[in-house]
Amino acid sequence: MTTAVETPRSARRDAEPPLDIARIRVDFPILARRIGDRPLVYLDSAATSQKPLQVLDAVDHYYRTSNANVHRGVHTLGNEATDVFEQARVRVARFIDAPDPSGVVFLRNTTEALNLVASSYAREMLQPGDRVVLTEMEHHSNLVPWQLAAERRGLELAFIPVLADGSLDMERARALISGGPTKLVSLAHQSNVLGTVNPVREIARLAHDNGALVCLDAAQSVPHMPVSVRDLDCDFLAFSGHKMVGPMGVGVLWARPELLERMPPFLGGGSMILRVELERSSWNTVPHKFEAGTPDVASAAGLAAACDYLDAIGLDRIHAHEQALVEHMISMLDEIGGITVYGPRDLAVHGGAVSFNVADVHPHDVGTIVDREGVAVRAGHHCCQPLMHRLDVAATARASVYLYTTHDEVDALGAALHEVKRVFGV
Ligand code: C6P
Repeated sequence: MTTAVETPRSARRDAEPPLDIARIRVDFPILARRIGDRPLVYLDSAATSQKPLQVLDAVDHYYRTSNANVHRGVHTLGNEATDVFEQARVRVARFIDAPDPSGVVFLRNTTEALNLVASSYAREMLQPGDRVVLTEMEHHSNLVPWQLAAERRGLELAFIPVLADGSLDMERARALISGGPTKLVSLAHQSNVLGTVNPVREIARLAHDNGALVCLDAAQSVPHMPVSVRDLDCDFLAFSGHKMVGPMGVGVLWARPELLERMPPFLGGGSMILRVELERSSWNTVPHKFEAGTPDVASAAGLAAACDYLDAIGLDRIHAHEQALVEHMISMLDEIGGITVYGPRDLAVHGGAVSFNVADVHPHDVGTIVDREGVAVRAGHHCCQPLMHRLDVAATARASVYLYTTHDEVDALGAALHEVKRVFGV
């Protein structure tokens, strides 16, 4: 089995050498693909990342050697599978600097994790009239679950506006969070459309000073920068394995264990119970109370391998690499001309996703033409329809980078966009 050598997060240095991208790319077999007669240029990692051999091997190894159901068997394979699953929990806790693995709940993805909070916490534990503060840049996964909770529980939803530079209106945030009935603030750590990295530490401080909790949608941050739940001082954190070089099918909700203790179960069934009678049941300890049914053990094993892989390279180096690529990409888009770029110009608060439009060409047409050149970008509303409304567009094209993306690939996007302009005469 191929394994990455692990570097403890605490051992990372401040001034990191640049990544050896050529070496990293060898680990990702799919990057050798061709699209027609062109090499694949994968600029859609914000939708899902590609997977290294180390992760593929971990999944394969689990199925070949230890596959069994967990928390049930007295037999050797059952115990091994349980060990793999629980060790993955410990590994993920370490990855996000969580003090206690019992705060790590394995779910399918970020969407399910946020639904759990909106359902078990907000819908059951907040009172009618309580306010939940969100932002205008939320992904539908951090919006629709709160709408459902608000409808069923009589909660008030309030929204921090997005300013023209792609940042949050912090003055309005302070007004909404301080005083009044705000009980929870739930927001994206990094926007999947604008690339904005939000000041979540400051927002957590504001919320806590006012007796409210903070839930972070970390789908676009945990894969791309060091994230410490202790340092951010959040109460809930949701992310997906598939965006962080891990497999699809596994995601994480981290929550303060004392909150999980107080929250009612999300789904009912096997594994989440202690004792069941015909009329009533009692619940298992946390986090098992929130893990009903057979979990995706192989994907959890793959996620642990993904944590090893990313930590061995260093999340701060990955973040620095992405910022260099984004700087290059934005100046290239500006130079091409006729392209509107959305999101912050301040690289200090910019992650690895860049949204843009080419004159009045529909983003789907942009996506189709650049695909002919081998370049994969995403086009559409990116599950952020209210943000599209705020930007006054129906859709955008979006290029997103990761640890395996090269400067040449950004240049390939530029060449493909020249082709778009040629075809549409803009
Ligand atoms: N964004 C994108 O292309 P799931 O699908 O549950 O793994 O992740 C949902 C999600 C939640 N929050 C944010 C900020 C996200 O970016 C995503 C997924 C993908 O932008 C697919 S829509």
